[in-house]
Amino acid sequence: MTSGSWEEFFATHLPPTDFEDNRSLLKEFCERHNKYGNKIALVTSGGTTVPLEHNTVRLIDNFSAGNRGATATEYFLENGYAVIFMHRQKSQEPFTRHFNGSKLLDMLDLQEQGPNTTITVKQDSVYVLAPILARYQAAHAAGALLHVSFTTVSDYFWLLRAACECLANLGPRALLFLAAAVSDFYIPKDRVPTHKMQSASGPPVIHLHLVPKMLAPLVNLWVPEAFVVSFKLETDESLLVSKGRAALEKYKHKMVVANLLQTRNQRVILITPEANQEILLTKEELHSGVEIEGPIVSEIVRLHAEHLAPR
Ligand code: PAZ
Repeated sequence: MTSGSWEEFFATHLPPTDFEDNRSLLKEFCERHNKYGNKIALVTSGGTTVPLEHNTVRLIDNFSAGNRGATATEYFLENGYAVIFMHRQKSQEPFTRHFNGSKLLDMLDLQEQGPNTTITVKQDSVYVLAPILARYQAAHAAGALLHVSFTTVSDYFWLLRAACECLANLGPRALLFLAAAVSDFYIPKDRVPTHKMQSASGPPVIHLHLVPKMLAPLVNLWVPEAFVVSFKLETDESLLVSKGRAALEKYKHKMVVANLLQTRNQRVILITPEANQEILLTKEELHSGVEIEGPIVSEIVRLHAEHLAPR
């Protein structure tokens, strides 16, 4: 497997079609919050795709549903941050994540009276819906939440770099929470066929290349003053902490949140230069709806405040 440089990646992959629109939104959002001295968290969320055809019928994808990023976004907002929620299209989103499937419809009552038909929230659902709606409306009224979306791994990198370019002006008030599950492999653009691969041509042989490690230019060049938190996902416990710490030592950012695929909603290890701190929810907490993103975000916010405090 071969890997090119990040410069080569940008030189050989065009930005997504909605790139300029998103760049304007990011610029306006960052300038507005920078003017008021606010803190901004960039939360990346969900998986990236690797298309096997330009007119994409088939693609390589991954498991990520975007729960981590969508949930953490709500906690950053609660902690007074403005949030850029950079997410995979159609993955979980803050606030609406509470109403997946038929949950919202089950909360409603319909009174059919022809032109005077009304829909009301069932009395026992009001206490569920009202606080979420209030937080959603407050975030939007304050202009504190910006959504931008990506699909492919290339779209993701273009958007990430553009967001960093805008965030750089905030210096240490920018916080990056890089929870997206970004593909480690891709097919260079010039090797991707234009049209749907035909089975009559026989089984395809797909040669994947390694995606360049964007954390290096991100930490050193794009947002050198920001508080950067990356994530490390493993499936083998014996690799979890050593790989997380190796990433921290290599990129020299502020924290790696290490988690296992199987237990990611119950246990994480926050790896910082000083320590490994485990956050573990009990079975009871998990079943009663406690979200691990609450304590994760609290600890990150505390360390970010220390990072911002005058020495
Ligand atoms: O998106 P989700 O809630 O299903 O899962 C979250 C997660 C496991 C993708 C995230 O916690 C994470 O570890 N992201 C980084 C993955 C990696 O590239 O190592």
